[in-house]
Parts: sequence; structure tokens; C-alpha cells
Amino acid sequence: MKMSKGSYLRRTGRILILGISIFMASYLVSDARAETETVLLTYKNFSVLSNACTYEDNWCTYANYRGKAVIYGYMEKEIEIPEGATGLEVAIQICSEGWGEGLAADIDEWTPNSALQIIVNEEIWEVKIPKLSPGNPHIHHYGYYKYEWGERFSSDIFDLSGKDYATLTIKMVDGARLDFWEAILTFYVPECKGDFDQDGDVDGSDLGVFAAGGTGLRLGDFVAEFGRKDCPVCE
Ligand SMILES: [Ca+2]
Ligand SMILES: [Ca+2]
Repeated sequence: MKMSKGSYLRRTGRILILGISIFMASYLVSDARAETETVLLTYKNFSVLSNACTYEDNWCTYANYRGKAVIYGYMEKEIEIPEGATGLEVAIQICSEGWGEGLAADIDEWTPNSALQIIVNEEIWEVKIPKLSPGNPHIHHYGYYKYEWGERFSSDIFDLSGKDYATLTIKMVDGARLDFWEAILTFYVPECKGDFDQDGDVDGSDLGVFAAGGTGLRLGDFVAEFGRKDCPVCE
């Protein structure tokens, strides 16, 4: 069917307005992410172990079964980022053999800054170990415990946009120590909901479909994906 001049102008106008909105809304952050891949790391996978007590080198006497490490310093590792991943969440699993294992700081070494830090390149996420009042079950073995044996905690999502590699550091600050079992890395790739014609990118032709309406996608989400060329394609 031939488009009348009026509807042609209306459609062109709508696309123009969308283009301007996309430019303006490109400051909006979209959180439409899909989990891609998880990677498990034990202390053996870290290339740098500094002031870390391990089952093989058990100078602290607490790393007394296979797979356990007690971290007083830091661990570091170069990680390869899966293609298209823009986010990384790091979860720490504490050993689960028994009472006294956890993320803690000895009472006489504790400061208001006692914390565990997870650092990805320059970005730091940290969890502080609070000073607790006497009689609290989280005070034992001469330490303040933030997490206890068997518990797991997760970082915020680190930004990996445009990177192929990153340096991951797990670091103890001001007397903190960790009974470390494993780190679980979860990589996230933004979902490509805006690749309507399924050709692996979000470009002008997808914009045309979006402009025509009825896609159910929010402008902010479309904008976040606009320009991507790494969308998954059905084989
Ligand atoms: Ca497309
Ligand atoms: Ca295309």
C-alpha cells in the first residue's frame, strides 16, 4: 500500500524524534543483562598469593584440610573476559567445615576500616567488618565475624565494557582475614532485545522497527543496545 505524504511525514518525524531521544537517553543506564558464564576459582587458580596460608603451606595452622586457604594479605589473578561481557559479579564462598571459619578481624587488630575488598582493575567493592557489642554471637575466637562458615556473599557488578582482560584482586584490609574456599565469577552480557531482524546488530533497520511501535521494548533499553554488533544470532 502506498503511504500518503502525511503519514510518510509523520513516520519520518517520529523516527527523527526517536533519534534525538536516543541521543539524549544514551545517558540512561540499562540493566537488561543476561548471565553468560560462571567460572570457579580456588586459591590454586590465583597467580599471586601474598600472606596467604594454604593447605600445602600451612604456616598459620588453620588451613588444615585440602582446598582451604586463609587469606591475610591478598590474592591476584589476570582474568580473560568472555566476548561481549560487560559486567562481572564476584561471589566469595567461605569454607564450611566448621565453627570459627568466616570473614573476620581479630579484636586487637580491628579498625573501623577492617574490610575485604574485591578489586577489578581500578574499581573497588568492599565489605566492612563491623565492631560488635560483647555477648554477640558474631564475636568468638577473639574476632569480629562479618560472615560465618558456609556463607557466601557477592560483590556489586563491575563494569568490564570494552575490555578483554582484567586484574582481579581479593584483598584484606586492616586485620581482616578470610577462610577462603572459592570465588565464583559470573559474567554478564547485555541482552540484545533490540535486534528485531536478528542479524546480529542493533542498527538503523532495527530502529525502523522500534519506531513503528509495538515492540514492547522501553526506549532506554533500546538505546542501551543501539550500535551493538555482537548480538547472538540463531545458527
Ligand atoms: Ca539487527
Ligand atoms: Ca543490521
